[in-house]
Amino acid sequence: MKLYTHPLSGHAHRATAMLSLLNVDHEVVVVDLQSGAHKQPDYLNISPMGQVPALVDGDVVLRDSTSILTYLALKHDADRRWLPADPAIAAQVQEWLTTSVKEVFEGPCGARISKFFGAAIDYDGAVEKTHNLMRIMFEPRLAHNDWLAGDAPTIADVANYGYIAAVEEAGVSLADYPNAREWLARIEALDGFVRIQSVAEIMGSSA
Ligand SMILES: N[C@@H](CCC(=O)N[C@@H](CS)C(=O)NCC(=O)O)C(=O)O
Repeated sequence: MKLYTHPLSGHAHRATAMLSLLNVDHEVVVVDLQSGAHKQPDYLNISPMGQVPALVDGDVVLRDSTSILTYLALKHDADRRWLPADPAIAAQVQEWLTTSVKEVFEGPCGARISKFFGAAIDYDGAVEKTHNLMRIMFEPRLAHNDWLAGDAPTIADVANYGYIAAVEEAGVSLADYPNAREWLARIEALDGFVRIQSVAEIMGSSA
């Protein structure tokens, strides 16, 4: 299986972390976003919107980070720990996957790509959305639960981790969210987990 990725992508980090947690053999293909390789015909055949991550496993071609999490969990975790079969927990997982692609994308991810990559996004608006998200969704859930869905780690935790773990570098303090900070540390302590790298680590002090 091949993972098409880029080290600066929090979306791609989801796939990288899951492959590592499940110890799945794979080849890494870094797509050169800076030179526009993601918009070239070869790559558009894999990901029509020209985005990372993408996963190719034989005839299976996936162009979305949360679909990659679902695929890996169903294919490589026979015990269904990462995507439980229990209807209520599976539905909770889906709720948090949706949170990762909507509110986390608009809040923490928006702050990161506005600050570091010049995206045409209102930075202050993204910061405000991040605080609302932490205050309304994450802190209450994590006050009485160690994990986002059910009582064990799932793909919901993996999907939501990256952009929140990286948000302080983007200028949004998590000081007021102790439950979320403890949750981030619990995820980072999971056997096989790889934490998200900071922009400064990847790009050097010019970031
Ligand atoms: N729905 C996609 C979104 C992925 C995404 O936005 N990837 C960004 C990098 S973090 C990208 O490739 N952007 C380049 C572009 O859209 O042109 C997913 O969840 O995988």
